[in-house]
Amino acid sequence: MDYRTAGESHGRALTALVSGVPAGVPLSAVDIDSDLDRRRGGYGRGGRMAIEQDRALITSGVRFGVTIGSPVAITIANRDAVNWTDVMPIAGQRPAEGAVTMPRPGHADLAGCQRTGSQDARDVLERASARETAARVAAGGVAKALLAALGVSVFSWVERIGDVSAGPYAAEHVDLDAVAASAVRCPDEELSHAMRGAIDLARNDGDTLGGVVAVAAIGVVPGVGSYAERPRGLDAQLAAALCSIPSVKGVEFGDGFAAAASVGSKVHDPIVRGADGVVRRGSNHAGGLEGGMTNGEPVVARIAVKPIPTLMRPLKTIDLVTGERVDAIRERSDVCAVPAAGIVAEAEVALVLADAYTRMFGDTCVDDMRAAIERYRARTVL
Ligand code: EPS
Repeated sequence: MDYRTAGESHGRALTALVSGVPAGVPLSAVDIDSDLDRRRGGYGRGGRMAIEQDRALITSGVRFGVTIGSPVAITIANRDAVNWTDVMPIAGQRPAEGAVTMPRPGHADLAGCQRTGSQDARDVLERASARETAARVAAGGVAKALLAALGVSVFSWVERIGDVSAGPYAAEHVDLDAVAASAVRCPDEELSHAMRGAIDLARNDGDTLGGVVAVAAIGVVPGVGSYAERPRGLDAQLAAALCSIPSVKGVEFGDGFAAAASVGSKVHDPIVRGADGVVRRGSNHAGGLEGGMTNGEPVVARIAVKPIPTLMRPLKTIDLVTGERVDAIRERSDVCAVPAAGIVAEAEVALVLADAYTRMFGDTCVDDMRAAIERYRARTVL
């Protein structure tokens, strides 16, 4: 399974195209819309999110609510596009005025213009905008639907915003109702309140905030990934996918960087037999990943999300055209998009897992995959 997206932030629409989707997966726009709503929400978002509604229009690959084995295409309209017709026309002459020439430190503006030769950072920033992640969440919805049919669920929560930190929580103990009830998607009510306070302070200072998101998958069989071809290792694939989310500057699995400061006897997870006779681990420091493969425990990753680069009190920059020292462009933006990053991380993890599952158990139809998984589970019981 693979996906592509297209679309500019203030263009007419975003498009997601998911290929390699097995037949027989129950899929409705409503399921995708609920993830789109979760991504659009979260305390710290800006004015744009009040304009958008983000509804998935499935245009291919599904009949009578079930995938038919053809590529699934999904479109999400940009409601704000009607306000940008002068700036984002597909045809016509580029006007002499109106170019964005003050690249923001931390954004794709400058390197993107250097790369493409453009002197208008809008050519770059429209695509580099995190708006694109709505299309990824739609693609991720297809992957989640397949995984749900195979007994795998993917979820996320927030463990840090700015200097307010919570957890770390073990995946199986996270209260998902509390996460859903929190405006910042943190399971702790009191710390959620403190995180909102930190966002308010940053907003009042014309500043922005980053944070840490945890993402987990449960119900995954052991052995998914590869020890033999390490670029196909699930950790390598997940790290690449999570790093592709705008603003992500770090990824760790399980204890991650903390494990580097510990000792082997405290970091590795003893292999034990549970009361039900099933072989499992006594702990999950590895984040469910060993040797490039899943080990049957929850897969747990954390991502470091940097603060948004669009600042209302901008940093200094150099004008692309005049070469003068100026303030970076100030555009309407979010103060903090860490809660939204969690939903995007769920989509990325789901897409990687769905791809790995189809490699391992086939990609023709979901019933054959289920049968293959049952056979595999029976074989892997010790
Ligand atoms: C973004 C700037 C803001 C954000 C946007 C990402 O949009 P606008 O320029 O229209 O105010 O709201 O995020 C989204 C639109 C979204 O759907 O997540 C940026 O420059 O990256």
